[in-house]
Parts: sequence; structure tokens; C-alpha cells
Amino acid sequence: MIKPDGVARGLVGEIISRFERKGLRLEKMRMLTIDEELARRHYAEHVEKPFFPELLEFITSGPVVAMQWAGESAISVCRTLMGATNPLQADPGTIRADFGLVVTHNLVHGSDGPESAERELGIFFG
Ligand SMILES: Nc1nc2c(ncn2[C@@H]2O[C@H](COP(=O)(O)OP(=O)(O)OP(=O)(O)O)[C@@H](O)[C@H]2O)c(=O)[nH]1
Ligand SMILES: [Mg+2]
Repeated sequence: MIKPDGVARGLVGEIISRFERKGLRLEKMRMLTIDEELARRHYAEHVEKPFFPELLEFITSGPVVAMQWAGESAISVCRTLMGATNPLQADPGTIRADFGLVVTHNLVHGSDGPESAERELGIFFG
């Protein structure tokens, strides 16, 4: 998913391009604005964390682009291209390192395993 900062900064094409050039296949795509109820479902594992209020405020702040990508090891390949959660710790050449500066505004979300992928794709495309 391209988060509100990625959309607002005009980086949708740049980000999609990186996944496409890697060889992954775009199967589904949807632009929407996440509301509080959806944010709480999507980020259920983080609702009790101290940073959740900031994450909630940010993720509902504007439109996002939700996508379903397929291909060899798609989940780990996507996370490699995204880089570490904190852009300051992400390797150069990753999306978060190249375009991000602070942890909240880290441009992209990727499912962290097959179960979360299934759950999250159900939320956005079910
Ligand atoms: N302010 C703040 N935000 C955090 C912190 N840890 C995580 N976040 C935010 O919460 C999101 C979800 O955290 P994680 O699921 O642990 O990180 P991630 O899997 O790399 O990121 P997502 O793909 O967005 O789920 C991150 O993308 C950050 O935007 C933190 O310590 N402080
Ligand atoms: Mg996560």
C-alpha cells in the first residue's frame, strides 16, 4: 500500500515502477481514504502501541493506494524493496531510504507474512 505521504508527494508512479521493474505482477489496485474503523482493523496488532494515535492520524490523513502484487517470494521481495520501517535505518536504494525521513511518514506498507497478506487483502479487496 502506498501511504498518504506517497500519494500526496506524487510518488505513486515511482513506487509502482520499482515493483514492476523487479518483475512482480500487479493484480489489483484501489485508491481509497482509510477511516478510523478500517485503520483499527488493518493495524489491529498496533492499536495498543504508544505510537498508534500518530499512526492513526497519519494513515487516515488522505488517500492511499492499496495493491495486490504477485510473483516469486512476493512478500519478502516487496519488503526488501520497501526497506526498514524507519527510513533513517533503511538501506540506500530502498523506497523508505530514498524518499523518507521519519518513521511515521514511511511511504509504504507491506504485509509481513502470508497470513497478514490474506487478512489485509480481504480488508481491501474482499
Ligand atoms: N512514531 C512511530 N511510528 C512507528 C513506530 N514503529 C512503527 N511505527 C509506524 O507504524 C507502522 C507499522 O509498524 P510495523 O508494522 O512494526 O512496521 P512495518 O511492518 O515495517 O510497517 P507497515 O508496513 O506500515 O506495517 C510503521 O510503518 C510506522 O509508520 C515507532 O516506534 N514510532
Ligand atoms: Mg507491519
